[in-house]
Amino acid sequence: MRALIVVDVQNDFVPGGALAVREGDRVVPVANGLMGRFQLVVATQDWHPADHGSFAANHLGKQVGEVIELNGFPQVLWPVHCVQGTRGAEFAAGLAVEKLTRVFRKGTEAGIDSYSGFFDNGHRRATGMGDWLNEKGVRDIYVMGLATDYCVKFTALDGVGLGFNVWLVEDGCRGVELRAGDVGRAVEEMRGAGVKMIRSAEILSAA
Ligand code: VGL
Ligand code: ZN
Repeated sequence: MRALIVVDVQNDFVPGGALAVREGDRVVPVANGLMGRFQLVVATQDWHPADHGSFAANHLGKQVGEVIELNGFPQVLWPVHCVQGTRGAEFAAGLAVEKLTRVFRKGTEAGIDSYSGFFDNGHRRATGMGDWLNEKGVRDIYVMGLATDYCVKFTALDGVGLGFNVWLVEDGCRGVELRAGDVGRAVEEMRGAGVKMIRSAEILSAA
């Protein structure tokens, strides 16, 4: 069994959003096109409380992009984004949400961030996605979405760590690129960990 995992395709990560990823909206048709090819389609949703520790606005005198220590872990500071119940946290316009089998929310604890769809950044608490996929008999996961250099990367790496065969749908991802080259480095890191690269056209053309 295989599953498509659509990471954080939410209003705040597409152009016009609070933490807009360049061309982030381009992944929507890729996701929609692939959904029909998978029996199981899972989405993750960044889902922060307003007092989340990853928001620069919650740290006096700190700027977006600075790195602080948050409860013992390095934390990049971001603009306020994906606050629970706000429009920015909703799935991006046009995403075929009716085709989602399950949604896993993450980043819900103020004191720790969660880039991966499987665990928080300290690997202390699981979202339940790993157990759920295992219960469904999933062995192969196809990861796509936003952003390549953060949530997509950590989801793919944790997937490998949990023993799944992980595929990155290259054209179904876009990155933040806080520093130039971050996306390329993220792809190489994933590849080095055993993540296999695939393009959506290859999935669509397979029998
Ligand atoms: C993400 C930064 C902060 C992501 C989420 O979805 O990649 N990046 N929160
Ligand atoms: Zn976030």
